[in-house]
Amino acid sequence: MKSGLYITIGLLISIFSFAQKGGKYKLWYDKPAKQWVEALPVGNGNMAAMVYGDPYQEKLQLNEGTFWSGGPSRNDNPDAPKVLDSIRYYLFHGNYKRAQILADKGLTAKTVHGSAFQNIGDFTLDLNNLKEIRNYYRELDIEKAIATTTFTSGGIYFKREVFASIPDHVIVIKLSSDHKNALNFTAKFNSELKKNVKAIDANTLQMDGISSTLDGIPGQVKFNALAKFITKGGKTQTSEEGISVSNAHEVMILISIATNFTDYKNLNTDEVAKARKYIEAAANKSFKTLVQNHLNAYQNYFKRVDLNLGTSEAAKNPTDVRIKNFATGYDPELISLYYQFGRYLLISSSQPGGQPANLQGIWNNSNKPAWDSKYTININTEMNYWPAEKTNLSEMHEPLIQMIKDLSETGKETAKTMYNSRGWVAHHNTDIWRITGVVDFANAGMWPMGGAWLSQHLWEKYLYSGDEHYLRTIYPVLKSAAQFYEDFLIEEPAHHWLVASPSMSPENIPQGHQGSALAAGNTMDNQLMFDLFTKTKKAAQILNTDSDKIQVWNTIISKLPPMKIGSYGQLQEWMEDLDDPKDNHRHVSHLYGLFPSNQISPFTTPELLDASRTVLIHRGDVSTGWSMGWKVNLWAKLLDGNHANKLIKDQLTLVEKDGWGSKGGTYPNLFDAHPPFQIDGNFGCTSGITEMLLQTQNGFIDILPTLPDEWKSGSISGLKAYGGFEVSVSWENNQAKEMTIKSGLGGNCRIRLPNEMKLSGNTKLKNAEGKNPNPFFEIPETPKPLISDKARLNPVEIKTDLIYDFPTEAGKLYTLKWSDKSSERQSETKSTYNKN
Ligand code: FUC
Repeated sequence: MKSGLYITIGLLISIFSFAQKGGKYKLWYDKPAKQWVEALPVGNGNMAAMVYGDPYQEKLQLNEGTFWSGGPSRNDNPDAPKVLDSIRYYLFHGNYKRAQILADKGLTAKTVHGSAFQNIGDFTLDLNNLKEIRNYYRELDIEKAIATTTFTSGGIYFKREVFASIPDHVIVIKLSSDHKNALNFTAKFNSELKKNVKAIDANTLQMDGISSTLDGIPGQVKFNALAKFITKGGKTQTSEEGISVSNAHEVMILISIATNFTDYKNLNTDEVAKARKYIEAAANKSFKTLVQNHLNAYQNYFKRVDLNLGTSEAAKNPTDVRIKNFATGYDPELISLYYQFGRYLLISSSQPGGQPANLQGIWNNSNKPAWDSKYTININTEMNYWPAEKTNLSEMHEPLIQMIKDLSETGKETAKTMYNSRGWVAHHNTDIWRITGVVDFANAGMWPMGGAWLSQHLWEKYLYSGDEHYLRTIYPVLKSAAQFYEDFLIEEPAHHWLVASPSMSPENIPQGHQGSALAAGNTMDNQLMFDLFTKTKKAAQILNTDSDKIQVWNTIISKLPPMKIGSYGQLQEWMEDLDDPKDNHRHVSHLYGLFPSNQISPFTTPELLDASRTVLIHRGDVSTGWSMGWKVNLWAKLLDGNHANKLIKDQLTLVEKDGWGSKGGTYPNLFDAHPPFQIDGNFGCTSGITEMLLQTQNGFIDILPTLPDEWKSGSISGLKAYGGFEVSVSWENNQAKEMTIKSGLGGNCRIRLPNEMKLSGNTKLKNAEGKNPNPFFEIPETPKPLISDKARLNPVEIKTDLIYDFPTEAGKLYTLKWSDKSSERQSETKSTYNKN
């Protein structure tokens, strides 16, 4: 980038034109990207690019979702049976350090700690003969999923458009200008890995290469990348360097990348044939057709949800400036942009048939990315999928469901080899080869609950769709996950509770634990066990199968440790009261029971809710990106929308520089900063904003449960709730005005309203009484918590007088409107809602 050529007069002209640019769902900038976290992401779930928008040297940094280091591999430690009993003994007798040392020897993987998601390389266009640049502008329109760069040079207007097409399997670049013969450039491929680049015909450039060796496993993933040039006017010329285009009027470049990856066991796909097939099919289509196909596919997902929180003058600024000013100014539209950007990222990184979004989704410019850009399943991978169902992107959940199915195969061997258990187990990490052993070191890796947490997604998906055929396909995976713990859980000596051991409360080390994170019977583990066994049981009952298992599962559920409230009034993180009120660790694992689970709720467990609030106050707000994203959800579940809104502000704090750092926030391109970039924070916050507007887990659909004072007026449409309901609602002056509920499956619709509303038509709202007859809203009752004598609690009473029922028919739309309480109240009596 020759920045010196951007002369002041150009900037003045451009400021004038910027004012008309931008828009509700656009990220836009007045400068090209200098660093990766300023470049703009596009992706189709298989291929992805980061677009820099530099006039002189355009760069697309490329990824392909299956391009990982190594090859099919496992990492079970065969010494596990020799050390397991001793580790358990040490943990029950207070020798945590020895347990950890022994776990590092006998449980942690010997050499294989997981592969790395790798970077294909760069595709660049050198345009060295451009003159000074004026009127520079670049944007990512997330309503269209198209990145556009425009500028003038020497009086000529230039435009570049880039998108990644889901249906046509190619990245499309179009270069155009308003003068004939104005396009001159040389295109190149480059990669830091071993590669070959050559022109395979007059219009096609090819790069092929192979992934890296890691942990002693030779790189075996081969890629083939093609760029095909379709020009109007001018000519192309091949050279050692690449392909040069001269004097063209318009150029369309198609990029196709394929690998030899078939599935986690097989690398037998012909990557050359695959890459060619897609590029040749796309080359027969016009740009117009490719754009139309792309928009049809993308917008079918994106347009299902729309969020309006109002706008302000601040929206006229470039996106990086808006992030910088966010905490001090009023810019509600940045929240709706950030919200939808999360949905954009999920559509672009997670498509049926592809890999699930990893720590960086599908965007990574390094061959040794942070944490290998793998799947960390003690929070991060699950968080990626929190928005999937509720923001009406159910199809995007599919790659995760497939990964869980794969893990249920690989994890069986780990369960048997390491723990002599049936069923399947996964620890805190996995990769494209679906490893299920213990990685890194015991203090992070020795967490055998990955299968239990991931399995919640299998069940959750069913609650939204009610699809019994789907339930039948995932039931064996659920049952096998439960089976592992039937064998793995052991009785602890003090109370004879059944506990997971060894385990930990992810990745936190309690005081008095001799620097060892290893512990038994941790709160999160118990909550996960409760969920896994109650949901597996429910699934068996729905499918009318395994009736002989019900008693076994009921017995396990009855022997799980209850949640405990410790001496500070906090929800205890561990079995003993070891919490430190000054601990601000990023993980808040014991609050899993509040969110994403529903074992703690304002309506059924007010003491536990209060104890959860105390935990969040102790932990503080500012933390890594994903931790703040989680806390938006948690404060929403505590029904404190103002605090959730404060967390959104913390998360939308500008982090200007790429790389490692201590404070989480948001990069100029709206990527979440752990730091470094980690995509879970984006997804977590999108989920959290949804939870502020609609909750579905407390036995009813909670409409606008906790609007922050600042969000005075607005609307959200197309959110999904359990039981196949689809909800849209608008509000004014913090009062719900109008709402539509589409019933997907029929059945009772139970809603909690923020203010009185009236149902249009003949059906009347009835005060809700007793248990919700709609089975998708059932909440299993958790055991009574144990409360320390020293704990002081201040449970807050929550309004339950506006909870109503009305019957619905599948496919019908129901409209509710604000009603004046005095004249239109449906019933004189107060609702007597209780969950039973
Ligand atoms: C877990 C977290 C870290 C990071 C890593 C990828 O280990 O504790 O903060 O997100 O995953």
